[in-house]
Amino acid sequence: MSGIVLYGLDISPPVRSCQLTLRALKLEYEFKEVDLLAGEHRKEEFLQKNPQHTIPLLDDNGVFIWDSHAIVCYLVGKYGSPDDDLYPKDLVKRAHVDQRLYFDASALFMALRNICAPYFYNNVTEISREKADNVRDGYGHLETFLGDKPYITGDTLTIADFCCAATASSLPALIPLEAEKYPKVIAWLERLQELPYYEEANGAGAKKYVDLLKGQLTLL
Ligand SMILES: N[C@@H](CCC(=O)N[C@@H](CS)C(=O)NCC(=O)O)C(=O)O
Repeated sequence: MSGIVLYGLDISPPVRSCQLTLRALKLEYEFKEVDLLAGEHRKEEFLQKNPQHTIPLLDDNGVFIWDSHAIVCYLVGKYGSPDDDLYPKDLVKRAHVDQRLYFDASALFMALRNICAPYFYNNVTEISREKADNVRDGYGHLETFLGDKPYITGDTLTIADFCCAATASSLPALIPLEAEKYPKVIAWLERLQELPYYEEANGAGAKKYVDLLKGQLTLL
């Protein structure tokens, strides 16, 4: 065994971006479920590994790393081939990938988390106009980033595609991804679905997330 353990839940978008990266790198790993609703992430045993109590958490032979964006960069750096395009070494290309990673971390995923955390933890079922607009802004930015290119930073698949797509494929659970407004985002997600590992690493979990929230939330 590789000695790599990923802690998480498959409905969680950032967990799925790590699964996409692990699978793209053909790495074997053990998946350990963390039941957030049962509060497992706030138990001492988990807090010792990740005091921020978030999933995903990576344990690479005793090295603990959290935040999906840090995890995916680490994985490609450690296990990718030297000329791996998934996280390019060229400074400008890498800066573009980093920008999309920070966009996911600070805007796109936060738009999702700000709606679904109040629902899961406090049963808040209403989505304010402001929160809905944050999701639509996110879709709009993705549409612009894509331009006429197949991937989110251009012509090659990178970890930025994994992070943004894990979130974007889950957001329709909250706000529709309208075909007339965001055709490039839809085509990009369909393109990623063709990856041989996509369904297992992201597709099934995203569907579970969408099904879980179907009919539960109301737009104000
Ligand atoms: N920026 C973090 C976000 C992780 C995150 O918010 N994960 C959620 C599940 S999707 C979580 O662990 N929530 C529990 C908590 O924050 O206590 C990442 O990309 O890993």
